[in-house]
Amino acid sequence: MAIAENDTRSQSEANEASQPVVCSYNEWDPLEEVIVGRVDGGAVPPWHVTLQAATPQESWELLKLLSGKPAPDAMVQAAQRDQEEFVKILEREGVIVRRPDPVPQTASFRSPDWEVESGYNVANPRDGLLVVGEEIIETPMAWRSRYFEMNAYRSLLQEYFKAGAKWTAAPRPQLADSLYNEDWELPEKGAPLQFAINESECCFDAADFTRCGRDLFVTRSNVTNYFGIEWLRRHLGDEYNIHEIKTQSRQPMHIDTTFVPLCPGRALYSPDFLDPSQVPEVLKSWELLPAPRPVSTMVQMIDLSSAWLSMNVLMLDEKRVVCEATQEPLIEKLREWGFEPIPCPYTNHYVYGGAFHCSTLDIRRKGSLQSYF
Ligand code: ABU
Repeated sequence: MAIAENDTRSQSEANEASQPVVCSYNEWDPLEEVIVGRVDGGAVPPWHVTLQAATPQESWELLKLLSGKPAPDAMVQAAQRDQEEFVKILEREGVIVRRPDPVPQTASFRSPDWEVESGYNVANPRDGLLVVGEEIIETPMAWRSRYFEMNAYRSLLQEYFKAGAKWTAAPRPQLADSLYNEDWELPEKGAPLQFAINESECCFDAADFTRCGRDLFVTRSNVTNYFGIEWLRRHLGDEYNIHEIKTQSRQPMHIDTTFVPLCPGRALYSPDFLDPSQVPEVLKSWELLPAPRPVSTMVQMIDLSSAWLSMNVLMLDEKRVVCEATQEPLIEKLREWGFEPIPCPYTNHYVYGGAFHCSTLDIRRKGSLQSYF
């Protein structure tokens, strides 16, 4: 129910007043409205153990050197070109695209307990906001540099709230020194995982969850702990089940390079990060499709993510899937499997730590709450 007569309502909601403005239960119902992040105003993330634990070892020295510096202009412009093409594709496919406010992330800031050289960027709305049905949840992110990131989404969140959405913020973590395992080291291949955060505070990134109607899947990672998973489980209540998927990534941060649901009954997985015989029991009835090995794409000096960003695709419905234009083996496989790939150049965006799934937040998909298991 709207709270004021002159509320700004989003375009499509005005057209179709009976449809809730925020409504998305899974990763594949027809996409109607989406937030795409922004790459301008970003900073190289300040060096921290949570950054080290999630980024390729080859990038560590440069990340330390550039820690907290504004993102170089050439990098921003190249990423902007990719993003413009992505937005054009989404609009051509009939999706309403919304953008966060251009709030620079380059200033240093502090809490009573700590200080950071800068923020990060507002390129990846998938991390700080989780949409489950008609509710939009601000997540308790573990990176100190992301503490105020949601300010860039404030006007959108208020707009959605005024138009009827349920808006929640998970408990704000203190991000005290005691949360972090400063002695984190990259585990040997096959050795048990180590995490950069412990269980002392409630933390999660939305991108560690993926939604399949009444069932959500999650990875414990360097930014998501069991405390955070339990908070979400209790918050969502009995209507939803949360299942843990154990990633074998040695530097886990976000489920969407390990396990990516494509449509009812089918999901893509990274053969490096997931052993299909180890998935939760409910997934035994699903077809798990191994993503082909990524085509090497490093175009910038720094890399913030694993090569499996190749499978960080965005479903526009059960068939249409936006994927990175250079990932030809994946595009070919998706066609073979009966999907309709829409290639889009996006390698210049990778340096912002995400591809199509990370850099979007689906606000509304046409569908209802269902069980697929
Ligand atoms: N933000 C997604 C990156 C995940 C990865 O590096 O595998």
